[in-house]
Amino acid sequence: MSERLLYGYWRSSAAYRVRIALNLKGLDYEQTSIDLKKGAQGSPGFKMMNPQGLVPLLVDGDKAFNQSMAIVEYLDETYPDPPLLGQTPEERARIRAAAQIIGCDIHPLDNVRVLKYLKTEMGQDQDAIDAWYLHWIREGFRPLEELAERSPGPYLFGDRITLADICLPPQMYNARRFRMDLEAFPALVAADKALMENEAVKAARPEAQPDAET
Ligand SMILES: N[C@@H](CCC(=O)N[C@@H](CS)C(=O)NCC(=O)O)C(=O)O
Repeated sequence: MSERLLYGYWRSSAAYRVRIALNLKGLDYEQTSIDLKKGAQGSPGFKMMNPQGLVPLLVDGDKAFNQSMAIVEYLDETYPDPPLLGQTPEERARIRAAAQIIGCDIHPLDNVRVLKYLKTEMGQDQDAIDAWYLHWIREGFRPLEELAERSPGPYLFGDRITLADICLPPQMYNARRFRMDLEAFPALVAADKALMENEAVKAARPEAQPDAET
């Protein structure tokens, strides 16, 4: 039995980030599925562990961590090989800034609870909600595309997978799931393709998870 247990959900993009990091570090872990469709994130049992009622939650031995970016940085500091951040303060700031375009400026606006709120409290119909969803992805993808165009590739900061890259495939997955036209973002499509060719990244994809629905 592994000392690491990831509470997540196959389609959770924040849990997907943590799966990528664990796989890149070569760390074994088990998974417990928190069914977001059924509202299991709000169950008293899960909220005892994470009062925020969100996945992912990573238990590592006798410690538990929430917030995907904090988890990935915890893993990076605890298991430094391969490194996911830069060597200098400047590199680290740039990598974190790119990661946060997705983690702070796209993803939270498109989260399950936000979409639910738009529907129930704000009375929006599905077309309006879908337009909202895609709008915030486009807003974040524009500056990220510029960054990716300047990178020598194949990834967002050259030939090393960083925290910023870890955030990309989950967000691309969401974009494709909502049938977003990605024609305006060729450099992001190319970086995502290169990332998905990495076995550790590929193994983290939603369809490969034990709780994946067909
Ligand atoms: N900033 C948090 C976001 C976590 C988050 O929003 N998780 C989503 C799944 S991707 C969730 O649990 N949503 C449930 C809900 O909104 O009720 C992180 O990076 O871990």
